[in-house]
Amino acid sequence: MFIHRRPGWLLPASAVTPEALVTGRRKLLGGALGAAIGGIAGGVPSAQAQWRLFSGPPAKMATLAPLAAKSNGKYAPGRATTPEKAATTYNNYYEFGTDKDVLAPAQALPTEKWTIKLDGMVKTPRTIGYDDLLKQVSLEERIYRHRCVETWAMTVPWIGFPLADLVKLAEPLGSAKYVVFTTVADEKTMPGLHASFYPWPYTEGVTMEEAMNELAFLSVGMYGKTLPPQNGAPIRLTLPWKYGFKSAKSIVKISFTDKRPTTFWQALQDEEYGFWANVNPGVPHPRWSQARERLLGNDEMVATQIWNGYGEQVAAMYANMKGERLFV
Ligand SMILES: Nc1nc2c(c(=O)[nH]1)N[C@H]1C(S)=C(S)[C@@H](COP(=O)(O)O)O[C@H]1N2
Ligand SMILES: [Mo]
Repeated sequence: MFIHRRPGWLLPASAVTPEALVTGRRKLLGGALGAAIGGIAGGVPSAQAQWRLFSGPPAKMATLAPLAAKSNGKYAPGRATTPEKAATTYNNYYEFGTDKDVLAPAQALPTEKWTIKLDGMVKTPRTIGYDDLLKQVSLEERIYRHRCVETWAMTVPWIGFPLADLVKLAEPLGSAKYVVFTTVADEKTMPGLHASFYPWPYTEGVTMEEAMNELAFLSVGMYGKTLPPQNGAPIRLTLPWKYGFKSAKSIVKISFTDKRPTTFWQALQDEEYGFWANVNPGVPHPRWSQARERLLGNDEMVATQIWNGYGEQVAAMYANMKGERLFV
């Protein structure tokens, strides 16, 4: 049933298509699903449609625990916090579907007894339990701006700890140059994984220098609670100066390597979603402008800032990188 090459029109319908296109595509997929049910080969049901076919509705919403952490006021966002409802109901999580309404299917994500594998170029490869990890870090709240490559944006009070603290715990070898993050790939609960033209599992990567940057953050909560599954429970990356797709969700593996990884979106469409993906209003996406962004909650349009406004913390890392495609 599933097409094994990437149909051009479906491509980064991705974390990346402007609303109108997505809506049009959904209509197309509805037709394809109808054809699929009728036994006519060639349709690609959207992941939502697959979810309806295979899983049924979620029994109940995942339980979120209250999470208290001191607020780090250093990174004042300069704009209003996005209403929690908006940030937790309009999501990109392709493993659960390509539309924004992944909330229902994502509730099935099993987050109990979560572990994270630390491997590759580290002193001792090992697997660490989520609870054990949380005992070894101190949580803080940071309000960060988030800019999706599709041009929507939000401002979220995340709770978590610096990625640098995790790197220190992992004890990487001096020869490690990149850190690679892998999202859980659970075929039982993630209908999107059946769309085999996507290069699952979802992986992302940063340089060691980026990983050690003060802004790089691992989030385990938002809005004073543990993360909802649709936002990447129980632990996700938060890299506020890069387009949102760099911030991988529901991480089960963190690997250290000396080779630049090919990430999920690069493997799918490198010309549109490169390795660096730093926010820059002056460098358009091949199919749309990046000059402005729409704020979730009130749909206000505001100007996008280079490095998403975090140049003071990150610009120096890229000062000598001539010839690198830093912004797409
Ligand atoms: N595993 C995984 N991580 C992911 C994605 C995804 O589809 N799968 N989408 C990315 C994109 S494109 C964005 S904009 C953010 C969205 O995070 P949010 O849903 O919490 O707003 O998650 C990123 N992390
Ligand atoms: Mo995104």
